[in-house]
Amino acid sequence: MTPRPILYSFRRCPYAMRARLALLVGDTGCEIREVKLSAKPAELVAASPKATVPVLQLPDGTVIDQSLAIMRWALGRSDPEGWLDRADEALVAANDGPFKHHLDRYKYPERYRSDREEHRAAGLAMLAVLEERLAAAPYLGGEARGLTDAAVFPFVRQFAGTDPGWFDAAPLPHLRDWLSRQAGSALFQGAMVRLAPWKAGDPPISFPAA
Ligand SMILES: N[C@@H](CCC(=O)N[C@@H](CS)C(=O)NCC(=O)O)C(=O)O
Repeated sequence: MTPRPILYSFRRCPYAMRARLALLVGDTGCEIREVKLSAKPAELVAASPKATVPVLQLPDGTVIDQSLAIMRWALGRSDPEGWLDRADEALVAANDGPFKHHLDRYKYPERYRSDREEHRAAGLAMLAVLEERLAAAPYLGGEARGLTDAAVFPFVRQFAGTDPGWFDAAPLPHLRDWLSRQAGSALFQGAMVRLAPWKAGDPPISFPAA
């Protein structure tokens, strides 16, 4: 078999989700290795000493260890839905920077010793910007899903899941609809495969599933 890229991934990690979505939409085949973050395999640390997931190791040894770079690499090879045409850098940067900051402090107030309501309010203010966009078009980049949707959605999903009752009552009807369309999509279901943590010597597992 031709050598394939190796993707170190963690099912519940939003950064790994966005990478898997981009690999899947273009049907870019790789070998997937599920990582348990509390017991990272030595092979992952050797490939990328910072050892965050996702990491994509190409057959020529190149290592791509940032989720957005993996998305762009995958879509640069195969982008049947034209996701790269709908990539809003500013929106993704706002998601990865301030929104993620507030999300963590809303979700884990004990860990961060933070005021969860203050961070929930700050997150809500940022989601209001998305709501405004989604009132005008079904996706963040217009009529069809694109890189922005796939990059941002896993984080909004976490925010929504932190207190679903509160989220359901928030003034975000278009965002809720967008979220449920994405979460219910065949693409997302395909990206959420359940795998046991990988260890050296395991038979390779194909992603997308063969
Ligand atoms: N900037 C990185 C962030 C990746 C990241 O922080 N992933 C988390 C899991 S969601 C991680 O691997 N954390 C390392 C750890 O928990 O040890 C990216 O975009 O890929």
